[in-house]
Amino acid sequence: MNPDVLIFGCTGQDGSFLCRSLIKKGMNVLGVSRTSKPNLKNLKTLSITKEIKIIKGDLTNKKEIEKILEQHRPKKIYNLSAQSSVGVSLAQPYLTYKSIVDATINLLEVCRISDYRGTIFFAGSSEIYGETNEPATITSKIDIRSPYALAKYQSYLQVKAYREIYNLRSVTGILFNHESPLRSENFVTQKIINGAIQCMNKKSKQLRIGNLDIIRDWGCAEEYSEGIQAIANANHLKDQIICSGKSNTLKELVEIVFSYLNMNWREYVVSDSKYFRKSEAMISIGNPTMLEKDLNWKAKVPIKNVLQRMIDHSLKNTSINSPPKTL
Ligand code: NDP
Ligand code: GDR
Repeated sequence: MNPDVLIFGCTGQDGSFLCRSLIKKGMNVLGVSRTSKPNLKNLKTLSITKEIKIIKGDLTNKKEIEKILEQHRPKKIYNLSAQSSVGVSLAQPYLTYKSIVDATINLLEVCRISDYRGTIFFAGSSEIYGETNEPATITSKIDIRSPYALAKYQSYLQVKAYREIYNLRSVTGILFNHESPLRSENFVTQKIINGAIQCMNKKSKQLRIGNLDIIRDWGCAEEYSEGIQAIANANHLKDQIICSGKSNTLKELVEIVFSYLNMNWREYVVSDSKYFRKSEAMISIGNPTMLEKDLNWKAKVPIKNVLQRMIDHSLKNTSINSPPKTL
Protein backbone atom coordinates (compact mmCIF):
# COMPACT_ATOMS: atom_id res chain seq x y z
CA MET A 1 0.00 0.00 0.00
CA ASN A 2 1.31 3.46 -0.86
CA PRO A 3 1.85 5.68 2.19
CA ASP A 4 -0.32 8.76 2.63
CA VAL A 5 2.70 10.78 3.65
CA LEU A 6 6.47 10.60 3.21
CA ILE A 7 8.60 12.59 5.67
CA PHE A 8 12.26 13.41 5.05
CA GLY A 9 13.86 14.38 8.37
CA CYS A 10 11.38 12.25 10.37
CA THR A 11 13.84 11.74 13.26
CA GLY A 12 14.29 15.45 14.03
CA GLN A 13 12.26 17.66 16.35
CA ASP A 14 9.62 18.72 13.81
CA GLY A 15 9.61 15.46 11.89
CA SER A 16 8.81 13.54 15.06
CA PHE A 17 5.90 15.81 16.03
CA LEU A 18 4.59 15.76 12.48
CA CYS A 19 4.74 11.93 12.41
CA ARG A 20 2.80 11.72 15.67
CA SER A 21 0.17 14.21 14.58
CA LEU A 22 -0.42 12.45 11.24
CA ILE A 23 -0.48 8.99 12.83
CA LYS A 24 -3.07 10.25 15.35
CA LYS A 25 -5.17 11.39 12.38
CA GLY A 26 -5.09 7.83 10.98
CA MET A 27 -2.54 8.45 8.24
CA ASN A 28 -0.11 5.86 6.97
CA VAL A 29 3.27 7.55 7.49
CA LEU A 30 6.59 6.52 5.96
CA GLY A 31 9.65 8.21 7.44
CA VAL A 32 12.98 8.66 5.69
CA SER A 33 16.36 8.97 7.39
CA ARG A 34 19.82 9.34 5.85
CA THR A 35 21.04 6.29 7.70
CA SER A 36 19.89 2.69 7.96
CA LYS A 37 20.33 2.97 11.73
CA PRO A 38 18.30 6.13 12.46
CA ASN A 39 18.41 7.92 15.77
CA LEU A 40 15.05 6.99 17.28
CA LYS A 41 15.37 9.08 20.47
CA ASN A 42 12.66 11.62 19.57
CA LEU A 43 10.24 9.07 18.14
CA LYS A 44 10.74 6.96 21.29
CA THR A 45 10.02 9.96 23.51
CA LEU A 46 6.72 10.35 21.64
CA SER A 47 6.05 6.57 21.88
CA ILE A 48 5.48 6.12 18.15
CA THR A 49 8.37 3.89 17.03
CA LYS A 50 5.98 0.98 16.43
CA GLU A 51 3.55 3.02 14.35
CA ILE A 52 6.05 4.37 11.86
CA LYS A 53 8.15 2.60 9.27
CA ILE A 54 11.47 4.27 8.46
CA ILE A 55 13.45 3.66 5.30
CA LYS A 56 16.92 4.84 4.33
CA GLY A 57 17.15 7.71 1.88
CA ASP A 58 19.51 10.62 1.46
CA LEU A 59 18.09 13.63 -0.36
CA THR A 60 21.56 14.56 -1.55
CA ASN A 61 21.59 11.30 -3.53
CA LYS A 62 19.21 11.73 -6.49
CA LYS A 63 19.25 8.04 -7.44
CA GLU A 64 18.05 7.05 -3.96
CA ILE A 65 15.19 9.54 -4.15
CA GLU A 66 14.17 8.29 -7.60
CA LYS A 67 13.97 4.75 -6.22
CA ILE A 68 11.95 5.81 -3.18
CA LEU A 69 9.41 7.73 -5.24
CA GLU A 70 9.17 4.92 -7.77
CA GLN A 71 8.42 2.39 -5.03
CA HIS A 72 6.17 4.57 -2.87
CA ARG A 73 3.81 7.12 -4.39
CA PRO A 74 2.75 9.15 -1.34
CA LYS A 75 -0.04 11.72 -1.47
CA LYS A 76 2.19 14.25 0.28
CA ILE A 77 5.90 14.75 0.86
CA TYR A 78 7.30 16.82 3.72
CA ASN A 79 10.93 17.85 3.35
CA LEU A 80 12.15 18.74 6.86
CA SER A 81 15.63 17.35 6.39
CA ALA A 82 18.56 19.75 6.90
CA GLN A 83 21.66 20.60 8.84
CA SER A 84 19.48 22.97 10.82
CA SER A 85 21.77 24.92 13.14
CA VAL A 86 22.72 28.47 12.08
CA GLY A 87 25.81 28.31 14.33
CA VAL A 88 27.01 25.03 12.78
CA SER A 89 26.43 26.49 9.30
CA LEU A 90 28.97 29.25 9.99
CA ALA A 91 31.62 26.59 10.67
CA GLN A 92 30.40 24.12 8.03
CA PRO A 93 28.95 26.13 5.13
CA TYR A 94 29.49 23.52 2.41
CA LEU A 95 27.87 20.64 4.30
CA THR A 96 24.94 22.87 5.25
CA TYR A 97 24.46 24.12 1.71
CA LYS A 98 24.47 20.60 0.27
CA SER A 99 22.08 19.27 2.91
CA ILE A 100 19.54 21.94 1.97
CA VAL A 101 20.02 23.16 -1.62
CA ASP A 102 21.12 19.89 -3.28
CA ALA A 103 18.43 18.09 -1.33
CA THR A 104 15.68 20.45 -2.46
CA ILE A 105 16.61 20.51 -6.14
CA ASN A 106 16.99 16.71 -6.21
CA LEU A 107 13.54 16.21 -4.74
CA LEU A 108 11.92 18.76 -7.06
CA GLU A 109 13.65 17.31 -10.13
CA VAL A 110 12.65 13.74 -9.31
CA CYS A 111 9.05 14.92 -8.77
CA ARG A 112 9.06 16.90 -12.04
CA ILE A 113 10.49 14.06 -14.12
CA SER A 114 8.17 11.45 -12.62
CA ASP A 115 5.15 13.77 -13.01
CA TYR A 116 4.40 13.60 -9.29
CA ARG A 117 1.02 15.26 -8.63
CA GLY A 118 1.01 15.21 -4.80
CA THR A 119 2.03 18.10 -2.54
CA ILE A 120 5.66 18.77 -1.61
CA PHE A 121 6.16 20.87 1.54
CA PHE A 122 9.53 22.53 2.20
CA ALA A 123 10.57 23.84 5.64
CA GLY A 124 11.89 27.35 5.00
CA SER A 125 13.38 29.65 7.61
CA SER A 126 12.84 33.12 9.05
CA GLU A 127 16.64 33.46 8.89
CA ILE A 128 16.19 34.62 5.27
CA TYR A 129 14.81 37.93 6.58
CA GLY A 130 17.82 38.63 8.81
CA GLU A 131 17.22 41.88 10.69
CA THR A 132 13.47 42.55 10.76
CA ASN A 133 12.84 46.26 11.19
CA GLU A 134 9.15 45.42 11.45
CA PRO A 135 7.47 41.98 11.81
CA ALA A 136 8.33 40.04 8.64
CA THR A 137 5.69 39.22 6.05
CA ILE A 138 6.22 36.90 3.09
CA THR A 139 7.34 39.84 0.94
CA SER A 140 9.76 41.41 3.41
CA LYS A 141 13.27 42.31 2.31
CA ILE A 142 15.74 39.41 2.17
CA ASP A 143 18.80 39.89 4.37
CA ILE A 144 21.20 36.92 4.30
CA ARG A 145 23.51 36.59 7.31
CA SER A 146 24.63 32.94 7.30
CA PRO A 147 25.29 30.04 4.92
CA TYR A 148 22.17 28.43 6.42
CA ALA A 149 20.03 31.43 5.47
CA LEU A 150 21.54 31.46 1.97
CA ALA A 151 20.70 27.78 1.48
CA LYS A 152 17.15 28.22 2.78
CA TYR A 153 16.60 31.22 0.50
CA GLN A 154 17.87 29.41 -2.60
CA SER A 155 15.66 26.44 -1.79
CA TYR A 156 12.64 28.67 -1.22
CA LEU A 157 13.18 30.14 -4.70
CA GLN A 158 13.55 26.66 -6.21
CA VAL A 159 10.29 25.52 -4.62
CA LYS A 160 8.48 28.64 -5.90
CA ALA A 161 9.99 28.35 -9.39
CA TYR A 162 9.00 24.69 -9.79
CA ARG A 163 5.45 25.56 -8.70
CA GLU A 164 5.21 28.47 -11.13
CA ILE A 165 7.12 27.03 -14.11
CA TYR A 166 6.22 23.33 -13.95
CA ASN A 167 2.93 23.45 -12.03
CA LEU A 168 4.37 21.22 -9.32
CA ARG A 169 2.38 21.34 -6.07
CA SER A 170 5.43 22.58 -4.12
CA VAL A 171 5.11 25.06 -1.26
CA THR A 172 7.23 26.59 1.52
CA GLY A 173 6.34 27.25 5.15
CA ILE A 174 8.77 29.86 6.48
CA LEU A 175 9.19 28.96 10.12
CA PHE A 176 10.39 31.18 12.95
CA ASN A 177 12.26 29.60 15.90
CA HIS A 178 10.24 26.92 17.68
CA GLU A 179 11.19 24.81 20.65
CA SER A 180 10.19 21.66 22.55
CA PRO A 181 11.58 18.95 24.82
CA LEU A 182 12.87 17.31 21.62
CA ARG A 183 15.21 20.24 20.86
CA SER A 184 18.86 19.17 20.70
CA GLU A 185 21.57 20.77 22.83
CA ASN A 186 22.92 22.67 19.82
CA PHE A 187 20.14 25.18 20.34
CA VAL A 188 20.02 27.90 22.93
CA THR A 189 16.81 26.99 24.82
CA GLN A 190 18.03 23.48 25.58
CA LYS A 191 21.50 24.81 26.42
CA ILE A 192 20.01 27.24 28.96
CA ILE A 193 17.81 24.57 30.55
CA ASN A 194 20.61 21.99 30.81
CA GLY A 195 22.98 24.64 32.16
CA ALA A 196 20.48 25.89 34.76
CA ILE A 197 19.78 22.35 35.99
CA GLN A 198 23.54 21.69 36.26
CA CYS A 199 23.89 24.85 38.37
CA MET A 200 20.91 23.85 40.55
CA ASN A 201 22.46 20.42 41.15
CA LYS A 202 25.82 22.07 41.97
CA LYS A 203 27.46 20.22 39.06
CA SER A 204 28.41 23.54 37.51
CA LYS A 205 28.91 27.09 38.76
CA GLN A 206 28.30 29.02 35.57
CA LEU A 207 26.37 29.03 32.34
CA ARG A 208 28.25 30.79 29.55
CA ILE A 209 26.16 31.89 26.59
CA GLY A 210 26.28 34.51 23.84
CA ASN A 211 24.40 37.76 23.31
CA LEU A 212 21.56 38.11 25.85
CA ASP A 213 20.07 41.10 24.00
CA ILE A 214 19.08 39.32 20.78
CA ILE A 215 15.32 39.27 20.17
CA ARG A 216 13.54 36.33 18.53
CA ASP A 217 9.97 35.22 17.81
CA TRP A 218 10.01 31.88 19.67
CA GLY A 219 7.13 29.41 19.41
CA CYS A 220 6.01 25.87 20.19
CA ALA A 221 7.23 23.07 17.88
CA GLU A 222 4.32 20.78 18.66
CA GLU A 223 1.70 23.25 17.49
CA TYR A 224 3.80 24.44 14.52
CA SER A 225 3.52 20.88 13.16
CA GLU A 226 -0.21 21.67 12.79
CA GLY A 227 0.57 24.94 10.99
CA ILE A 228 2.81 23.00 8.60
CA GLN A 229 -0.08 20.67 7.75
CA ALA A 230 -2.48 23.59 7.26
CA ILE A 231 -0.14 25.01 4.59
CA ALA A 232 0.36 21.63 2.88
CA ASN A 233 -3.38 20.82 2.96
CA ALA A 234 -4.55 24.13 1.48
CA ASN A 235 -6.44 23.82 -1.83
CA HIS A 236 -4.63 26.83 -3.19
CA LEU A 237 -0.94 26.42 -2.32
CA LYS A 238 0.69 29.62 -1.10
CA ASP A 239 4.00 30.20 0.70
CA GLN A 240 3.29 31.23 4.27
CA ILE A 241 5.03 32.38 7.44
CA ILE A 242 4.56 30.41 10.67
CA CYS A 243 5.36 32.48 13.74
CA SER A 244 3.89 33.56 17.06
CA GLY A 245 4.04 37.30 16.42
CA LYS A 246 5.41 37.64 19.99
CA SER A 247 9.00 38.45 20.80
CA ASN A 248 11.42 38.05 23.69
CA THR A 249 15.02 38.85 24.42
CA LEU A 250 17.29 35.93 25.22
CA LYS A 251 17.67 37.51 28.67
CA GLU A 252 13.93 37.09 29.24
CA LEU A 253 14.16 33.40 28.36
CA VAL A 254 17.03 32.97 30.80
CA GLU A 255 14.97 34.70 33.52
CA ILE A 256 11.97 32.42 32.88
CA VAL A 257 14.10 29.27 33.13
CA PHE A 258 16.06 30.22 36.25
CA SER A 259 13.06 31.61 38.14
CA TYR A 260 11.06 28.40 37.40
CA LEU A 261 13.92 26.59 39.18
CA ASN A 262 13.85 29.17 42.02
CA MET A 263 17.24 30.60 41.14
CA ASN A 264 18.55 34.08 40.41
CA TRP A 265 20.04 33.91 36.89
CA ARG A 266 22.40 36.81 37.59
CA GLU A 267 24.38 34.59 39.99
CA TYR A 268 25.13 32.03 37.27
CA VAL A 269 24.85 33.37 33.73
CA VAL A 270 27.83 34.91 31.96
CA SER A 271 27.54 36.46 28.51
CA ASP A 272 30.67 35.31 26.68
CA SER A 273 31.71 36.90 23.37
CA LYS A 274 32.99 33.48 22.29
CA TYR A 275 29.35 32.53 21.63
CA PHE A 276 28.36 35.73 19.79
CA ARG A 277 27.59 35.36 16.08
CA LYS A 278 29.12 38.43 14.50
CA SER A 279 26.94 38.62 11.40
CA GLU A 280 23.60 37.79 12.95
CA ALA A 281 20.42 39.85 13.26
CA MET A 282 19.61 41.44 16.61
CA ILE A 283 15.84 41.30 16.00
CA SER A 284 13.86 38.63 14.16
CA ILE A 285 10.06 38.82 14.49
CA GLY A 286 7.28 37.54 12.24
CA ASN A 287 3.82 38.74 11.30
CA PRO A 288 1.29 35.90 11.69
CA THR A 289 -1.76 37.62 10.14
CA MET A 290 -1.66 36.15 6.60
CA LEU A 291 -1.70 32.55 7.83
CA GLU A 292 -4.61 33.30 10.13
CA LYS A 293 -6.55 35.16 7.44
CA ASP A 294 -5.95 32.58 4.69
CA LEU A 295 -6.05 29.30 6.60
CA ASN A 296 -7.48 30.20 9.99
CA TRP A 297 -4.38 28.95 11.81
CA LYS A 298 -2.60 30.83 14.56
CA ALA A 299 -0.09 30.00 17.28
CA LYS A 300 -1.51 29.83 20.80
CA VAL A 301 1.20 28.45 23.09
CA PRO A 302 3.44 31.08 24.75
CA ILE A 303 7.18 30.38 24.87
CA LYS A 304 7.03 30.52 28.70
CA ASN A 305 4.83 27.38 28.68
CA VAL A 306 7.15 25.66 26.21
CA LEU A 307 10.19 26.36 28.41
CA GLN A 308 8.42 25.10 31.55
CA ARG A 309 7.43 21.91 29.71
CA MET A 310 11.04 21.46 28.57
CA ILE A 311 12.29 21.88 32.14
CA ASP A 312 9.69 19.43 33.54
CA HIS A 313 10.70 16.93 30.88
CA SER A 314 14.42 17.32 31.65
CA LEU A 315 13.89 16.99 35.40
CA LYS A 316 11.32 14.22 35.60
CA ASN A 317 11.31 12.81 32.09
CA THR A 318 7.62 13.73 32.09
CA SER A 319 5.48 12.47 29.27
CA ILE A 320 4.83 14.77 26.36
CA ASN A 321 1.67 12.98 25.37
CA SER A 322 -0.62 15.66 26.72
CA PRO A 323 -1.01 18.82 24.62
CA PRO A 324 0.95 21.93 25.62
CA LYS A 325 -0.90 24.55 27.70
CA THR A 326 -2.15 27.46 25.65
CA LEU A 327 -2.48 29.98 28.48
P1 NDP B 1 16.40 18.86 13.37
O1 NDP B 1 17.82 19.28 13.28
O2 NDP B 1 15.85 18.44 14.68
O3 NDP B 1 16.13 17.64 12.34
C1 NDP B 1 16.55 17.70 11.02
C2 NDP B 1 16.79 16.29 10.48
O4 NDP B 1 17.44 16.43 9.21
C3 NDP B 1 17.72 15.43 11.31
O5 NDP B 1 17.01 14.66 12.25
C4 NDP B 1 18.41 14.54 10.27
O6 NDP B 1 17.70 13.32 10.14
C5 NDP B 1 18.25 15.32 8.96
N1 NDP B 1 19.51 15.82 8.36
C6 NDP B 1 19.77 15.91 7.05
N2 NDP B 1 20.98 16.38 6.81
C7 NDP B 1 21.55 16.60 8.00
C8 NDP B 1 22.84 17.05 8.39
N3 NDP B 1 23.79 17.35 7.51
N4 NDP B 1 23.08 17.19 9.71
C9 NDP B 1 22.13 16.89 10.62
N5 NDP B 1 20.89 16.41 10.29
C10 NDP B 1 20.61 16.27 8.99
O7 NDP B 1 15.54 20.06 12.75
P2 NDP B 1 14.09 20.56 13.16
O8 NDP B 1 13.21 19.41 13.30
O9 NDP B 1 14.22 21.55 14.25
O10 NDP B 1 13.70 21.39 11.85
C11 NDP B 1 13.03 20.76 10.75
C12 NDP B 1 13.24 21.60 9.50
O11 NDP B 1 12.69 22.90 9.73
C13 NDP B 1 14.70 21.84 9.12
O12 NDP B 1 14.78 21.88 7.73
C14 NDP B 1 15.03 23.22 9.69
O13 NDP B 1 16.04 23.85 8.95
C15 NDP B 1 13.68 23.90 9.51
N6 NDP B 1 13.44 24.97 10.46
C16 NDP B 1 13.42 24.70 11.81
C17 NDP B 1 13.12 25.71 12.71
C18 NDP B 1 13.12 25.47 14.18
O14 NDP B 1 13.04 26.46 14.94
N7 NDP B 1 13.18 24.21 14.64
C19 NDP B 1 12.77 27.07 12.24
C20 NDP B 1 12.89 27.24 10.81
C21 NDP B 1 13.16 26.21 9.96
P3 NDP B 1 18.43 11.92 9.76
O15 NDP B 1 19.76 11.92 10.42
O16 NDP B 1 17.51 10.88 10.31
O17 NDP B 1 18.49 11.91 8.27
P1 GDR C 1 19.43 28.98 15.40
O1 GDR C 1 18.92 28.72 16.90
O2 GDR C 1 20.23 27.83 14.89
O3 GDR C 1 20.02 30.34 15.33
O4 GDR C 1 18.05 29.04 14.59
P2 GDR C 1 19.74 28.83 18.27
O5 GDR C 1 18.81 28.35 19.31
O6 GDR C 1 21.07 28.19 18.13
O7 GDR C 1 20.00 30.41 18.45
C1 GDR C 1 18.96 31.31 18.74
C2 GDR C 1 19.56 32.63 19.12
O8 GDR C 1 20.25 32.51 20.38
C3 GDR C 1 21.53 33.13 20.25
N1 GDR C 1 22.49 32.60 21.23
C4 GDR C 1 22.95 31.35 21.30
N2 GDR C 1 22.69 30.26 20.55
C5 GDR C 1 23.31 29.08 20.87
N3 GDR C 1 23.04 27.97 20.16
N4 GDR C 1 24.20 29.01 21.92
C6 GDR C 1 24.51 30.11 22.69
O9 GDR C 1 25.30 30.03 23.62
C7 GDR C 1 23.84 31.33 22.37
N5 GDR C 1 23.88 32.57 22.91
C8 GDR C 1 23.06 33.33 22.21
C9 GDR C 1 21.92 32.85 18.81
O10 GDR C 1 23.01 33.66 18.42
C10 GDR C 1 20.59 33.14 18.12
O11 GDR C 1 20.42 34.52 17.97
C11 GDR C 1 16.95 28.18 14.84
C12 GDR C 1 17.12 26.86 14.06
O12 GDR C 1 16.09 25.98 14.44
C13 GDR C 1 17.06 27.10 12.55
O13 GDR C 1 16.94 25.83 11.89
C14 GDR C 1 15.84 27.94 12.22
O14 GDR C 1 15.77 28.21 10.83
C15 GDR C 1 15.84 29.25 13.01
O15 GDR C 1 15.82 28.90 14.40
C16 GDR C 1 14.62 30.09 12.70
